[in-house]
Amino acid sequence: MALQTNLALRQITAALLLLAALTVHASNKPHAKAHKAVSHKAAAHKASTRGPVYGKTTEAIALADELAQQYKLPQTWVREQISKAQHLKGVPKMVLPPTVPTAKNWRAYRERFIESRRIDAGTQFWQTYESALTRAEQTYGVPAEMIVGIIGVETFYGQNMGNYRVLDALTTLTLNFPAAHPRAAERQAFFKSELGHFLAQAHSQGNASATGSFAGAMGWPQFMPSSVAKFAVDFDGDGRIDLRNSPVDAIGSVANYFKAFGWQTGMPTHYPVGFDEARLDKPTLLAPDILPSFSVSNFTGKGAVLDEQAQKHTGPLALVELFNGDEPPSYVAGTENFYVVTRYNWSSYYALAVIELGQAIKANRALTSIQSNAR
Ligand SMILES: [Ca+2]
Repeated sequence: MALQTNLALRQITAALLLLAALTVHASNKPHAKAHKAVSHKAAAHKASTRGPVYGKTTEAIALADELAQQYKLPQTWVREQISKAQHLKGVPKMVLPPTVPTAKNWRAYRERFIESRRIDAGTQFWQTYESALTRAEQTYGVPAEMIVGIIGVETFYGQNMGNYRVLDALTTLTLNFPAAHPRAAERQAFFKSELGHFLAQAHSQGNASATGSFAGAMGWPQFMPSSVAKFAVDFDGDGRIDLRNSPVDAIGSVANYFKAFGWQTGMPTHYPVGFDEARLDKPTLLAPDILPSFSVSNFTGKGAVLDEQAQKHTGPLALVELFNGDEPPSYVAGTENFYVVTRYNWSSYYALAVIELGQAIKANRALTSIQSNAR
C-alpha cells in the first residue's frame, strides 16, 4: 500500500517461528506487513524491554506538533500522548532486513500455515461466524474461504494479535527508526504517517492504549492504522469499528479490503501450469513477476501449458515462481485475483498460503459435514 498503505503485520510471538522459515524479504512487503523478517526469540524478548517514556524532549514535542497540525488534532492532547509513549528498545532492529538472507522455501513456508491445528481452528471460526461470512460474500463478492484464509494466516483466528502498545511501537519507529535500514527515510515516513492515523483514531474513540504487533498492525486482520482509516467497516452494526473485539467487523473489513483492490467475483486466483520445454521462454514469462501481463494465447505461446479450465480464462496471467530451497521451484499461473491477495501482504508465498489455507478449511468443513450427516 504505499500503494495503499496497507496493512497488516503480525506480531512476533507465534509468528516469529513462521517468519524464520518465511524467507520472504521485508522489502517485498507492503507497507504494513512489513517486517516479519526479524526472526529470533531473542529479538522478541528484547523487544519487550521498555525504555523510558519519550517525555517532553524537543523531538517528541516537534513530532507531536507536526502530527497535531497534519491530522487536525488538539496540540496539547497529542503532546501528552507522545510524551507518555515508551521507547521500545528492541523494536527498531525488528524492522531491519535479515542480515543473513535465508533461501526461500515455499514447501517449508506452506507447512507452517496449512496444518491441522490451524485448519481445525479455521473450521471452528467458519462455523461460528458463518452468517457474517455469508453476508460478506453477498455484500463484497469475496468468498468466505479467502476471508478465513487471511484471518488464519494473520492471527491464527485471534490468538496472536500482538501485545505491544501501538502508540509505543509507532512512536519508537518514528523517533528511533534504524538508520541502517536500506530505505530508512521512506520507512520512517511511513511509520510517522501510521502514527498520525493511529492518534486520530485514538482521539475519536478514546483508545490510545490499543495493542497490536511490533509494527502497529491491529486486531484479527492485523490492519495498520491507515488501512483501518481507508478500508475497515462496522460490519456488526454497533456503530463503531473494532477489529480487536469484533471478529464480524474484521470479516467485513477484510472483504472490503479485497473489493477495494479489485477482487473480481467468481474469478479463480490461480491455475496449475506446466511447460513445453521446446518453446519455453521463461525469462520473458517471469519478467513481470506477479503482475498479470500475458493473455492466455501469449502465455501458452511462450511455452506455458495450461489445463482446459485455464485456457478459457479471459484476463491476463502471471507466471508465479516459488522457490523450494535446493529443490526445483513450484509454479502457478496467477490471475488478477491472485495479485489482489498480494496487496494484503506483498508476497506470493503469503498469498498462496492464504489461498491454500482457505481451501483446506473449506474441504475440512465439507468433510465434517458429511461425517456428521452420516452419524
Ligand atoms: Ca462494529
